[in-house]
Amino acid sequence: MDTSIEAPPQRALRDDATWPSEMHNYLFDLNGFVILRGALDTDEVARLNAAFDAFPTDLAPWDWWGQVQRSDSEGDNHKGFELQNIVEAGPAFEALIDHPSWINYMRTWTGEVDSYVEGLFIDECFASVRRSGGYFDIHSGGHHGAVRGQYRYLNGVFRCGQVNALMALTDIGPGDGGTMVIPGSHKSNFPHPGKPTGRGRMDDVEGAIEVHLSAGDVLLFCDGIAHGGSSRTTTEGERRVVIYRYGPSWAATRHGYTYSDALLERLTPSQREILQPVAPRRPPAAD
Ligand SMILES: O=C(O)CCC(=O)C(=O)O
Repeated sequence: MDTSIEAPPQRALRDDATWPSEMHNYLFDLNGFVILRGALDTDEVARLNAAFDAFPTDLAPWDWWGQVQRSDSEGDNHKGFELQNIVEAGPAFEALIDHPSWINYMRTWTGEVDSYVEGLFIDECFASVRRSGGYFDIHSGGHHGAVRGQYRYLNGVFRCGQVNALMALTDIGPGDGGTMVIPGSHKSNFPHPGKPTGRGRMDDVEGAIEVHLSAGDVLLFCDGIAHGGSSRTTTEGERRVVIYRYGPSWAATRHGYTYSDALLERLTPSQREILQPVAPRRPPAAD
């Protein structure tokens, strides 16, 4: 009797280099993150930095700037600020929605491949500026992780709840307040070392590594990995990143931001489909 069990079918990898290679899938599964070096070219980095330079300097927390709101997720821990719904801040940010360097990675890892709800959505997008003394507490991890951020690979397909693209606009080396991750912790069955005392600084957490990036590099990570941001000790300048969080087509924006009609109208069909995968269905307007 033949008792061999067939390996689950693996969706064919595409030849096109915009799709994750077998090695990318392997490393993402193993570690919970991959780094795409030079994913943004120098012009794109320059355009985004020019947009950062033009941010208003007098926005208080919770103030609005058009459709963009200052909302610092870590309170004053950043020593800088965060601007939420940043896709509404102009063309440089719109181009990131379906950027060819990573969009097919998102489709593969969190896009509900081969299901009736195949497709993507961006449920949070923000610009983050970290200055001297700023940091981001440790959070997430596989233990008691929300389905929203879960890591899952089953029967030949990925079913991650959320995958983040963290785009470096400045070089981020030692002391610059880089993102920290605990490799493999997206699958952890035990609380991460920061948990017993709640969230806390990540700098000295055992097993955590600091991710060093050059401007233009993009870190892709499953939100279920234990992660945070190290304390910035560099006194000069600031760390600039943009973070887009991708999830499945049926997701909802995390903080209730909506995408304006003006934005949706000027996007390409491919971009619009990501911000509005399911168009609202309403009865015809009364005359
Ligand atoms: O700012 C960072 O480097 C970390 C960001 C983070 O923890 C998050 O996006 O959830």
